[in-house]
Amino acid sequence: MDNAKRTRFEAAWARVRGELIEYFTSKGMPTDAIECYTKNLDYNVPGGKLNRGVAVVDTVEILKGAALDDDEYYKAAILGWSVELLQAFFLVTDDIMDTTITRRGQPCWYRVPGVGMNAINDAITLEATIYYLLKKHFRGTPYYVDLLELFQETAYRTEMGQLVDLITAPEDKVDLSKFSLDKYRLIVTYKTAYYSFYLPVALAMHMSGVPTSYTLEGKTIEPYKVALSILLPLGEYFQIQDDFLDFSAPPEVLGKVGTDIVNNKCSWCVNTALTLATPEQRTVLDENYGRKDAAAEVRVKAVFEAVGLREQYAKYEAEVHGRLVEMIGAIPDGPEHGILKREIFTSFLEKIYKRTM
Ligand code: DMA
Ligand code: MG
Ligand code: MG
Ligand code: MG
Repeated sequence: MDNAKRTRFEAAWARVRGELIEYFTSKGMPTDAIECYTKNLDYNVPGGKLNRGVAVVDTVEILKGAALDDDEYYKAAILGWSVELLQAFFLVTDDIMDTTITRRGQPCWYRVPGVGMNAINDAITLEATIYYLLKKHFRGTPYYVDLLELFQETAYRTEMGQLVDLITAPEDKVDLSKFSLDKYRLIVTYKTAYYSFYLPVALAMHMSGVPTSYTLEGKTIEPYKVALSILLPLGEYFQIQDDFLDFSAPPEVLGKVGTDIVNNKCSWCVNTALTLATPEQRTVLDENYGRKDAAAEVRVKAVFEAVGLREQYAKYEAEVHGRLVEMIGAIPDGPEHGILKREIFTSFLEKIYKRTM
């Protein structure tokens, strides 16, 4: 993402942050509570890659077909920062459940001295903040209910995905025969794809007045369904990257230390390795995967290397990129204002293609 784009989006955060702290203060909260809330916001919301939030602004601009004025930009950015708030809410809880140590190059929030399990309430507060912003800025728009439903339904789906992710990775019972690529696809579609990919684009579509259906050259087009049909596979690709990087990326680049192997996660890596392993390699995986033991993790990683996981991943990435480009090329690209455009999806795809962090 270019710097100017990031800077403009971050400038909108400074304004949103000010509004949030002002509201919190206006409720008569004591000074130490205001300090904790401010720290929660500053630590958890702005420091990520911002792909999800910026995608809202980008999509609104693509749908308009012209640059946004300051008011339009700020409105779109509020929705973008609301997606980042949702993401912050999920990450704070995810790191507790995944017993992760670092995130974005710093200790996970629950590990910060003085925070601990108060992080649970902090996470819930981050989510509540979204609905405050939506009411304040969108209560009077015809698409207010669409925004509310979208956030609520998307969060619910993510929570369903997190549940399946967690129960497929029991701490005390490693059984690799329970994993499969079908199970994997279900988990990642729910835990990642809806909130990371469909949500930002669908929010922008609502804000831009895209209708649920329209007619193009005599054919009925349902643009939200078309968007979903591209964005869910795109989200699956993104989570496969996340899983591969959990295994392969240097922590100082990734900003987090991978925990999927010791946590017995049904990840793309183990699923792919299982399809390639010799009986001997399979035994090593059965005996070492999901163990809270650094030496066991090293043995699993050695099998991942031996089966050629890096080459498999490179092959997958080239193949999925081609497939997504083809799918995007097949969608109806209407010339009218406010109607679906291919660039929405290509811009999102190019943001993540070959990412290393
Ligand atoms: C990501 O799962 C899903 C959510 C809802 C945060 P993950 O545990 O693989 O994410 P990360 O690798 O960032 O901890
Ligand atoms: Mg995690
Ligand atoms: Mg997780
Ligand atoms: Mg991960």
